[in-house]
Amino acid sequence: MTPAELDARLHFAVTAARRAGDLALSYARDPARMAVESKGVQDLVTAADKAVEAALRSEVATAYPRDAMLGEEEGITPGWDGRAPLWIVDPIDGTANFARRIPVWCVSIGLVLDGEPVLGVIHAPALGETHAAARGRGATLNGAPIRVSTATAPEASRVGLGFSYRRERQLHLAAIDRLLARHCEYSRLGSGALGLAHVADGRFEGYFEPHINAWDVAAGIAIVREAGGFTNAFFEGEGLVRGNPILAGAPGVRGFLESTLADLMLP
Ligand code: LIP
Repeated sequence: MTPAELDARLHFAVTAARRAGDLALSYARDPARMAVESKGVQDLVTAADKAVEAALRSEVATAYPRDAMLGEEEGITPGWDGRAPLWIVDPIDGTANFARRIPVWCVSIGLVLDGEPVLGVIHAPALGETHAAARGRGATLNGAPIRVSTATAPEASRVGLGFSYRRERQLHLAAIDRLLARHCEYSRLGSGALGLAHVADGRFEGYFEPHINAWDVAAGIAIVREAGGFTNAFFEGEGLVRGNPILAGAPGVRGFLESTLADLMLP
């Protein structure tokens, strides 16, 4: 993919994310349309999730018919050859917040090529924030360049944590205890994508979750890396289809994060 083709896809993704955000907001403003279903323990899906993903699939199919898509609600394009560009989409990340009218949610659109994220857009319409990045183009928040935190000390850091019942709760509790033991603050936003966006913009020094899905992190991994941060090799093994642990952060605290949390990243 040429730089010009990547730039065009980034512009497409930002525009599509904003349209998707407007569609999601239309549901949020009309509780009668907000049908909520349970997919598992504390794992929800709303009518908005489904409508937004369907709209994004249609836009990608029209603009880039040779590309494929993996979405949280409808899965992966049948017959994907593993080589065509793959859009990885979470139509609403932070669904539990969205369903409770808590404004901490976003539309997350990533693009993977040759097994690695090359583009990401995380659009949080209720917060008025759009994080975006493409390989070699840097990362931005609402169009302004962003960089990860320069912090080096745990006691001057804050780490985002995510939790689901896909892994034992003891891993989450251990992460909290170990961070607090080093006087490091933590936050749990309920959106892994926004947690990674905050690593990229310097509000968090790290993000950790014992298990998360590709659609939650594809965009955020691209944005963190372009903002000067590190991430684990999330897409190695079966990360694309079964998810993996995620650890991302600023370089100054990488040693602290990996020595404190790496043994909680069970396969
Ligand atoms: C959410 C993730 C979050 C995780 C939640 C949930 P969803 O995604 O972004 O990191 O902790 O359990 O999986 O379901 O809101 O799209």
